[in-house]
Amino acid sequence: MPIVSRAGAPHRGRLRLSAAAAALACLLAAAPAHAAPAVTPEAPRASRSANPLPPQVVSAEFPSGHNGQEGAPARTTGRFTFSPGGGEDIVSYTYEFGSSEPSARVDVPPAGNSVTVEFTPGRMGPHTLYVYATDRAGNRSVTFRYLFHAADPGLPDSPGDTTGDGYSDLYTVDDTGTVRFHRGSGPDGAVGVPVTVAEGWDGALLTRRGDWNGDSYDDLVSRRADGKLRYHPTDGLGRLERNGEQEIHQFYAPGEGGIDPATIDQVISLGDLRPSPGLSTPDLLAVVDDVLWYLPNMGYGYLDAAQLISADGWSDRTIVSPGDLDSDGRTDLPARDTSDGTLWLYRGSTAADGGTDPLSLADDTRRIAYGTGFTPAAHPLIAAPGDTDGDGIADLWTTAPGELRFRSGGGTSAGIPVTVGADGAWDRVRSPA
Ligand SMILES: [Ca+2]
Ligand SMILES: [Ca+2]
Ligand SMILES: [Ca+2]
Ligand SMILES: [Ca+2]
Repeated sequence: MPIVSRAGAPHRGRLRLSAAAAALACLLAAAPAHAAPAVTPEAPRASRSANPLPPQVVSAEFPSGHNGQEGAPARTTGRFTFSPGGGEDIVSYTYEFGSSEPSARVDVPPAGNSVTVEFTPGRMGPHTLYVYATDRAGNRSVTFRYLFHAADPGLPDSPGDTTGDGYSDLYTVDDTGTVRFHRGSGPDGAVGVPVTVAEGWDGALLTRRGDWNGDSYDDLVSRRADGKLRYHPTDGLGRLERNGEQEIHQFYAPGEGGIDPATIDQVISLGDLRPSPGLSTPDLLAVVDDVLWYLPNMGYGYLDAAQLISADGWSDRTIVSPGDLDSDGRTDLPARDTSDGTLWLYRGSTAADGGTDPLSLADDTRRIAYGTGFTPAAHPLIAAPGDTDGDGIADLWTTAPGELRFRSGGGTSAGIPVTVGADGAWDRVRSPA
């Protein structure tokens, strides 16, 4: 179906070029034979009337949305075919999704006038493709704006999966402050080639479990060198939304549970300890010096006053956020004792309101030894973003010297490690999520 009018004379650009070339030839002929032209002759300049018509765009997956028509669900790869708006001799199209200044050029193959490009919209809702055509003479059309709509992908993502494919994904920040996204590539815990999603986050703490802005996508939480907590919405494909980050503030009365985020040594997102329908409010747990604090989420990016969970012993422990490990519906907390490498599992209990009692997450009478040998030397970092092998229990990723290892988590033990990455870059990771 034509998107733009076919009106307009074909080959106008070529005719205009011929006229300009003739004028140039007359100028050169009139100059004295011994005198070089004062300026280098320029290529004939295309006038507005010489420009080709804007290209047509057709997509089966994402038809034009100007009439409100909705296309395929977000995260579906769409094919977009560009063809000449008139009979012009088009040699390339230059396009961009989401930017009115296209820069991606695709040359037209000799056999035809059309080309097809692919694009996967991460978010539901409106998207815009900008594209212009360039003819053989170098004249370019005006930029055509193609609006389309991606439908709602459906259910919210499971924790740890920011791409909707069912496999947990991993974020890391390294010793240079580069934040990378490692897309889970299968149920065995393998991850794909990392993609840089942010830079300049030196010394940042990362965590992730839950949706902060109500769009059903898991968001990344950071505490960066400026001492502020923020959440960073993800775009449905693991990238961080441009300009989408929001500072996380805290409401508290004087003397009651005010935590300066700059003093936090460790922070994890627990998910929502008290889930309420229609409102996603992931709570945080933080270690400050030797103390463990629970930071309940009030919604809309605000934390309530912090509750002291345990007053001592936490500077020598590493806390991890797996959600519910023993399948009783209550959130659990693994905590690694850095002195002997024991990985304890604090099994959450049910609170009076039906959620998980935060105090149970530091109750030594409820903990079991979940694993041994998790010394900081053997396994510097531990992350448990979600269940990637589909058995309903969150899995563990750990770094080891030069490696990334995966454990299919269990209800009572961490399981056998399998090496899924053997790239020295894992030694440079400072915080995973
Ligand atoms: Ca995924
Ligand atoms: Ca979100
Ligand atoms: Ca549990
Ligand atoms: Ca699992």
